[in-house]
Amino acid sequence: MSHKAVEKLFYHLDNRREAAAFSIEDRSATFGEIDEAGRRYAAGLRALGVQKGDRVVSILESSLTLVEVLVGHHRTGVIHVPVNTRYRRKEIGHIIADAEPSVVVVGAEMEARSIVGELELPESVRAVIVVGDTSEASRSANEVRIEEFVEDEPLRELPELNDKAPALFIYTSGTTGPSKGVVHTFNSLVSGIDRLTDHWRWTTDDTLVLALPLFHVHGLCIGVHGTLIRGNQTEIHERFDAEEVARAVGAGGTIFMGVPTMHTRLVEVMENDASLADAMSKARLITSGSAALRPDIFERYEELTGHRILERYGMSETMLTISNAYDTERRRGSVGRAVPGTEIRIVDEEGQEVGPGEVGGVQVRGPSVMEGYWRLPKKTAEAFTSDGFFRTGDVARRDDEGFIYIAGRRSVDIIKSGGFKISAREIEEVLRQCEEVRDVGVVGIPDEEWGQRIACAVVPRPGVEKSSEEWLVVLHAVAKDELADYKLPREVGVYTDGLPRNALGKVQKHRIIEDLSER
Ligand code: MLC
Ligand code: AMP
Repeated sequence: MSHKAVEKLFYHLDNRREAAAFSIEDRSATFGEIDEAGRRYAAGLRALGVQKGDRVVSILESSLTLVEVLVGHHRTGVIHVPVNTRYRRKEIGHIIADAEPSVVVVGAEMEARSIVGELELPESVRAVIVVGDTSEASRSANEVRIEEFVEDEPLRELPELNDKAPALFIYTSGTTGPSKGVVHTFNSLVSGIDRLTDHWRWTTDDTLVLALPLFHVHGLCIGVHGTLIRGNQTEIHERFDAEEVARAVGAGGTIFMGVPTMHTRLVEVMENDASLADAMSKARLITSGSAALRPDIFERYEELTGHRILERYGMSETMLTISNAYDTERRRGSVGRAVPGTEIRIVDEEGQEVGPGEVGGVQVRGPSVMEGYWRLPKKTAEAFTSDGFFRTGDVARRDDEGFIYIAGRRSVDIIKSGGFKISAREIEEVLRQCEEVRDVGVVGIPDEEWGQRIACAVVPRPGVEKSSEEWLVVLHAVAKDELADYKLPREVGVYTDGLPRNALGKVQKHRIIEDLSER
């Protein structure tokens, strides 16, 4: 039984207990304090009968409590299932039904709390733990305040944990069907993040300015798990604000990681205020990922701050597998080369590796790749080649020296907006519920700020006449309680004669993208 990954994850919690770890606004905690709070929460789970391998769904805004809950789960081998705080009824309902958690942890003032309250919860759910202010009168029967849930005595006797045990599920969208739970073991989680952060020369001397949301690989795994593994300090920002981030970097932050939308906004504020550019220039490392960085932003950043942003590529299923190194050349537009320990190949339709300059599908093999999709053996098998490479669905090319350039995705039905992954099909399914709609086609159209923004082609039912603006209002009304706000269409095109289709009847989404991009 191997424990190496587990030991690495807990090293600073066990051995550097006095060292400063996480802070948010005027609150801060050492590794020891985080661990004690995590163990008091874990003792509460134990008292409730929650066991190693059980799932706990966590719907929390960025906070120290979120980190403590995470540590409580990892210490006891309970599987942490983070949920995007922007999710609404359809998304939250699916994850809770699919993960069959023992517990749901939710913020007191979040919309998610009332959504959870209205859902028919699976029998597995023993309690809903509420974090934040809530009066007794407003609490439902199965809700308990976290202050009452945690035990006074931190859990001292911890279960033995195996590196191969599942530690984390990340729900992610695919081209078809509802979102799938990506199962990461302690080993895939820790090896992926350890190698990447080591590649970036991340040490205990660093201070990370963390303004990413803490429920996806980028913010949670690189940000929070990276901090646990490397033992640095992390300043959590509850939400991203470009000026505040720049000031935090100027005040001693050494690392900032962002999605491209954040870097675009940072350029905007730096253009207007030279002191903010000066502040950002003090960073040791600035990285970008989760979506393609605009070349002009890369260049303008360098002019303003002297920094060539370090780009890297990853995915919920694989963690971070391609990255520029800290000490070597960074090429504009390239995500770098395989992270040490990872194999990357770029293949044609037949699975044969293509030569430099040629575009092909990206496949990944290595210790950070997921165990599989939760309870979906068929989908898991389809995702891997016979020799164990994961098919990412992204396309890319390599240059003569092995630098990789991501060219996009194979499927138009997977959209990235603001760094969030979105399934076109999921939105279509919801919009089709509108009685006035005969058909819909959802696409992502290029957008300078968001990378892509959601647009929708609508075929009205006979007799329904509306302008694009009126359709926007109608479609928002249908979808706003079901889906996260960033999935709502921003543009609508009306296609009275039906969606454009090819001779085989397949919707030609590229034509819709062209039409709607021109508006
Ligand atoms: C919000 N708005 C959008 C939008 N999102 N408009 C178009 N497209 C979108 N995607 C609108 C809102 O309706 C609102 O409009 C206004 O913009 C401000 O909204 P907001 O929600 O307050 O925006 P903000 O909080 O500033 O969010 C921007 C952001 C956020 C960049 C901070 O998108 C974000 O946190 N992205 C990070 C996603 C992430 O972590 N991805 C990593 C996945 S892991 P109005 O009209 O009301 O003002 C992964 C693997 C890897 O991908 O490799 O990392
Ligand atoms: P997610 O499933 O949310 O983890 O998103 C993973 C997807 O984000 C990948 O499959 C890519 O399409 C995209 N992605 C991540 N990093 C980059 C990057 N640096 N450049 C372009 N696309 C990226």
